[in-house]
Amino acid sequence: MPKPRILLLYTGGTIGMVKDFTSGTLKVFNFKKLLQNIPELRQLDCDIETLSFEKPIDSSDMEPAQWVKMAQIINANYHDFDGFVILHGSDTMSYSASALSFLLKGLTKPVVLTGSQLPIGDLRTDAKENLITAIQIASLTENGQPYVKEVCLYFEYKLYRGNRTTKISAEHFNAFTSPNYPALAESGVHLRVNRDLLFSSTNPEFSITGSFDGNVVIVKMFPGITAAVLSAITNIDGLKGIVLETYGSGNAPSGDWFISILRAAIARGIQVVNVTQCSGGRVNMGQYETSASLKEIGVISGADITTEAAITKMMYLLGQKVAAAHFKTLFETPFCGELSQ
Ligand code: ASN
Repeated sequence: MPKPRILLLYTGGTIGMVKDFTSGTLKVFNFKKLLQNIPELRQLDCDIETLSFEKPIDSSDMEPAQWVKMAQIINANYHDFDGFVILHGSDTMSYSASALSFLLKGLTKPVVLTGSQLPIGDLRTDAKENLITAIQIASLTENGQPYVKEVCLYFEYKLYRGNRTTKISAEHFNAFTSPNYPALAESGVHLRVNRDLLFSSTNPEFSITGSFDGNVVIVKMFPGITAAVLSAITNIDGLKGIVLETYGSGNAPSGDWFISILRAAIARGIQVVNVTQCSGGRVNMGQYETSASLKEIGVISGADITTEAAITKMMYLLGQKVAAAHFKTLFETPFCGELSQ
């Protein structure tokens, strides 16, 4: 049986950074050079090819154009490799994982995003374990077929569905969580994959489709938000979508001013999606009086989706120019396990 072939794509992030000792800041470095100094990679039972963004970036500089670039690289190499590992800064990794999950239709191979909190050259680095196990996961096969067939995120001993994750710590190695969907796999003495949780696409053919529309905004509710603020945001020139981060199970202020500003925005064709600002749980519009009117005016339920997946799905659907009448149904339908109805 030939060894699995893995494409390792470095986009940037702390994992490949080195400290500039004069300024004390972390800067991106030539990752290929760094990899040559990791002999452990040669012990892995797979063939690894590496590729790097021409100009690796801190993931805070990540933009939709780079999501499309990553998808195009996967597409161009899809038939030559069994799995893909993307090294990415942790700051916006959940956004990229979500965006990729929507872009890569009919995926039948693993795409594992990983990175680290400390650079790979650091003595106490978390990068080696993350990188090595991510590659092992991307190499898993059963009867010659890839085992994992979705966009995942591996960090600190856990494999998650990428579009279910959120970054929760700038300090701990355990930087991510998946509040509404269990880990797909756990790495301990053994690598245990929970087969029942894995996603399998019903799309018969792999393709990459879509672009992203950036005319969107996330509005987080807070006690004291004023009509002037909400009105200014909803009247932004060209705005097409709002992800409303509400309280608890989807609740927002019940005052007339609040509902009428949103009603007017929806009447102007702006899509409004309700997600909870809680780190777990789901939106259930109508459970409380304070969310019933949101439902009445046509606010879309984000159910248990993360904010990261909600904003990228919104940008994706708007980029696809889906008919306004279909937007709600499409948003509320899971594409690749990003929400449960
Ligand atoms: N600022 C870095 C990034 O997201 C953080 C990291 O990778 N740990 O690119």
